[in-house]
Amino acid sequence: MSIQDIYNAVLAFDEATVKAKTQEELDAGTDVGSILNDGLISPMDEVGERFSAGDLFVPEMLVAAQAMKAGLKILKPHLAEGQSQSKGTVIIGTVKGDLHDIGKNLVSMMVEGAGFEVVDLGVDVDSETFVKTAAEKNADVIALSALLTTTMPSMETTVRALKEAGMTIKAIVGGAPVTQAFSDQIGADGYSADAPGAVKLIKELVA
Ligand code: B1M
Repeated sequence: MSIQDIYNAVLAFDEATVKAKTQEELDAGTDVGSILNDGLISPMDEVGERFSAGDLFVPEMLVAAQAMKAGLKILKPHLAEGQSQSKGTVIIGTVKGDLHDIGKNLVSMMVEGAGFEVVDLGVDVDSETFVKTAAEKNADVIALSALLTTTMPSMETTVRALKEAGMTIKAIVGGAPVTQAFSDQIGADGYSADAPGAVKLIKELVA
């Protein structure tokens, strides 16, 4: 039994084994962060590389993603810190034109686990919906996710729309192609490369 078995099962699109091995590692007391990063997130990088090389296609990316999500579901309760009083409200979503949601869901889970109320708008979310929901919920932070270089401009549109609406809510950005330089360029309030970093950033912004 090892984390490598989970990694291999994601690459083999074997959802049942991902679930069983994730549970086995949890039961054995393996660090949750290691199961997440080395067992579930790392193989998705390999999936991406194989896709880029033309060795694997969209349907396979999708089933790998489903296998990974099955493992994430088992980890979810263990990612939570279990606080009861909300520390603030965070609106999260994948920006317009983009359907990738695994990383966004992970950020969502960890932010929720850190004690914030999270309103997850899903994928393909336009700037109007972000602005409207932020106003309705009197939110503290909006977290925008993008996985495609072609949808990164939607982040800028949303940050601009918030400013035009006169809202002082903090907007933060993340996702594989996003960088700190891009965040600075579009006038966002912060960038994080991963889910734990997003939690840290949100805590700092809300403090
Ligand atoms: Co797509 N896809 N995909 N895909 N896909 C990528 C992103 C790609 C890099 C693959 C590649 O070519 N190597 C490439 C993008 C190239 C680019 O623009 N730079 C790509 C492409 C091209 C496409 C399509 C265009 C393919 C096609 O149809 N020809 C298409 C686009 C559809 C659309 O969105 N309109 C497409 C479709 C799909 C699937 C539907 C098949 C599936 C998504 C399933 C789903 O999400 N439900 C899919 C997948 C699975 C991938 C890869 C393989 C894996 C993404 C993933 O889930 N990673 C991906 C390759 C890769 O990234 N290595 C690829 C695991 C996840 C945990 O990581 O999402 O990066 P990530 O999240 C991290 C951080 O980025 C960060 O925290 C997370 C965890 O720590 N983070 C945030 C994310 N959001 C954050 C928000 C924050 C903070 C941090 O807020 C502040």
